[in-house]
Amino acid sequence: MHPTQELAIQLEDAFEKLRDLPDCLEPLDEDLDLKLRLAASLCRNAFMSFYKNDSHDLFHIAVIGGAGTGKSTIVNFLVGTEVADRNPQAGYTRHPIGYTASDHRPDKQFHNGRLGPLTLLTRPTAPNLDEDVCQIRDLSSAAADKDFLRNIVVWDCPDITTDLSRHYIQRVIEPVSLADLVVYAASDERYNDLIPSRFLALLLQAGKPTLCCLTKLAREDILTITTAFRNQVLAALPSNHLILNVAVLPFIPPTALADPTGAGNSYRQALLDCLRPWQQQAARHRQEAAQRALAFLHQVTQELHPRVESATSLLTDWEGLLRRPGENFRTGYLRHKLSDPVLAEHFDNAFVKLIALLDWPGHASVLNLPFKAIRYPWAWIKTLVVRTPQTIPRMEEQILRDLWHDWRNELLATLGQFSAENPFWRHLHQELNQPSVQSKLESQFSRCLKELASATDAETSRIAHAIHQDVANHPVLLNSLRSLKFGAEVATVATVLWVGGLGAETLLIFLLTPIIQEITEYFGKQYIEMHKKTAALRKQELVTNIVVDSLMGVLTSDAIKTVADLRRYTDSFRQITNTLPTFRALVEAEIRAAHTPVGHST
Ligand SMILES: Nc1nc2c(ncn2[C@@H]2O[C@H](COP(=O)(O)OP(=O)(O)OP(=O)(O)O)[C@@H](O)[C@H]2O)c(=O)[nH]1
Ligand SMILES: [Mg+2]
Repeated sequence: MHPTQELAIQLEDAFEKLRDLPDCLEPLDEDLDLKLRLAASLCRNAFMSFYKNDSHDLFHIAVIGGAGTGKSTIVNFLVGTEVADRNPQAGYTRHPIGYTASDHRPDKQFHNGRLGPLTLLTRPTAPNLDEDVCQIRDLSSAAADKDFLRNIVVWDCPDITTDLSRHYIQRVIEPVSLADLVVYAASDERYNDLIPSRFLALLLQAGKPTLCCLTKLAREDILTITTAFRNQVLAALPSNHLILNVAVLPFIPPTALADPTGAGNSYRQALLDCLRPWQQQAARHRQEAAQRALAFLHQVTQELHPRVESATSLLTDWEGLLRRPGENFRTGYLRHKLSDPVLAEHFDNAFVKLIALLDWPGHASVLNLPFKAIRYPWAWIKTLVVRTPQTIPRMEEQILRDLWHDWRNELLATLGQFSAENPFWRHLHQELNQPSVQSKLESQFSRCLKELASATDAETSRIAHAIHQDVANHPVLLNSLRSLKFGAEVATVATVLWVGGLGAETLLIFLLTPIIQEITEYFGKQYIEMHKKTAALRKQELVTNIVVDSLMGVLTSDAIKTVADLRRYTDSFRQITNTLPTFRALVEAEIRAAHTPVGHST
C-alpha cells in the first residue's frame, strides 16, 4: 500500500473514532459531528488521485440539494438522457447513483476504499432503496452524452432537507467528498432553506468548488430570485468565492424534461455553459480543492482541541485523585509494618544472635560463665518485672486488605461528590460500584498479595540475617567489642573487690555487671531498630511497587471502561495531530509533482 494511503486510512479511522464519543463526554453538537464525518470521508475520497497514479481516474460531479429541488432532473440534463428517476414525491432518491460512460470500468475505482461505508450494488436498483448503498450505471450504450461522460461520473444524491434526512446524510457526504465539483440545487420556493444552506456552507469550508443551480424558476421571477439567492444565501457564506457560478434552470415544460438533448437542449446547453470553465481546468481545480481539504482537516482538528484538552485533563485529574488515597495506603502500611509481629520476630531473633556474638566463642567461652552466673539473679528478676507487651497479631494480608478497602472507599466517596460536576466522574463512580468491576479489582489485589508475599519474605529475612552476619564478618570489630565488654565486666568486678574487699559491698557486683549487659543490649537494640526501619521501608517500597502501583495501574488502565473510552478518544486525536502534518506534506508533494495538463478538457 502506498505510504500516503496508509496515513489517509489512519486519519480516516481517527476522525471516525472522534465521532464515536464515549458516554462520559458531553455529546457533539450537530455541526461538529458533520465536520468530523466530512473530514473522515475526505480522507477516504479526496486525495486518492494523488497517490494512486491511476491514469483512468475519473472526475466526479455530485448533485445535491433539498428534497424535490430537481437534483435528478439536473442529472438527466447533465448526462443528456433521462436516466435518473424524477419523482414528485420529495425525498425519493435515497442513495447515490453515479452515471458515466467511461471506457474503463468505473466500479473498479471503488475497490480501494472510496465511498467507504456505502456498499456498491452490482445490479441497477430503484433509487428509493433506503440503505447505505450506492450504484454506478454505465451509460456507454445509452443515448447519453458520451463525450461529456467519458471521464466524468455524475452523482445523483439523496436530499439534505430536514432532520429526517439525518439518517442518510452519510450517503450525501461520501459522493460530495469524492466530488471535484458540487452542483447545489435550490428551487424557486425554498432557495434559502436553513439546513441545505448550512450544508453548502460546510462544503465551502471544506474547499469544494460549487456550482449553484436554481431550478423551476418562472421566467418573470428569474432576476428577483437569483438576486435574492445571491444576497440572502451566498453573501452570508464563508469562502463563497468557491461558488463558480449560479446557473438558472427556468421551469421546464414536461416535453423538454423528458428529452434533454432534444426539446430540452437549450436548457441543457445553458447548464453546460456554466460548467465549462470548471471542466476546462478540472485537474487544476482538483489540486486546489485537495489543498483546501487539507486545510479543512487541520481546522477541524483545531476546533476539537479544547474538547480533547478537557478530556486529557480529566484523565490527569483521575490519576491525581488516585494518588492521595494511594499515599495514605503507603503511610498506613509503614505504621502497621513497624509493629508487625512477623517483622518483630525476625528482628528479635537477630537481636539475640547479635548479643550472643559478644560472648567469647569456642574454648574461651568458659570466660563467659562467671559473668553469666553473676548476671543470673538480675536476669531472673527482670523476667518477673519486665513483661513483653502482648501485641494482637494481625495478619499482614488483613492489614493490607483493610488499607486497600479504605483506599477504595475514599475513592468512591470522592467520585460520588464529583458526580454532579461532570459525566466522566458519574460514569466512573457507577462503574467502580459495579460488582463485576469490584471483583476484578479484588482479584487483582489478591494477585498482588501473592506476589508481594514471595518478594518480601526473602527480603526481610535477608536484612535481619545480614545484621549479625555483618558483625560476624568483621572479626577485628567483633573482637574489639567483645574485649570492651569483657574488659568492662572484669574491671567492675576487680574494682568492687579492691575497694570493698569481701563483704557486704561485694553484692554490688550483682548490680553493676548486669548494668554493663543492659548498656550493651541498649546499643544492640538501637542497631537492630535501625535495620528494622530499613526493612520496613524496603518493604514499603515493595508494597508501593507491587500493590499500590499495580492497583493504580488497573484503575487507570483500559480495564476500566470509562477510562478506556476517554483514552481512546484522546489517543485518536493524538493520532491525528501526529499524522496530519506528514500526510499534508506528502499530499502536497504529490500535488506539486502531479502533471497538470494546461487547458485540460473533457
Ligand atoms: N415541469 C417541471 N417539473 C420539474 C422541473 N424540475 C423538476 N420537476 C419535477 O419536480 C419533481 C422533483 O424533481 P426531481 O428531479 O425528482 O427532484 P429531486 O431533487 O431529485 O427530488 P428527491 O430525489 O425526491 O429529493 C419531479 O416530479 C420533477 O419532474 C421543471 O423544471 N419542470
Ligand atoms: Mg432525486
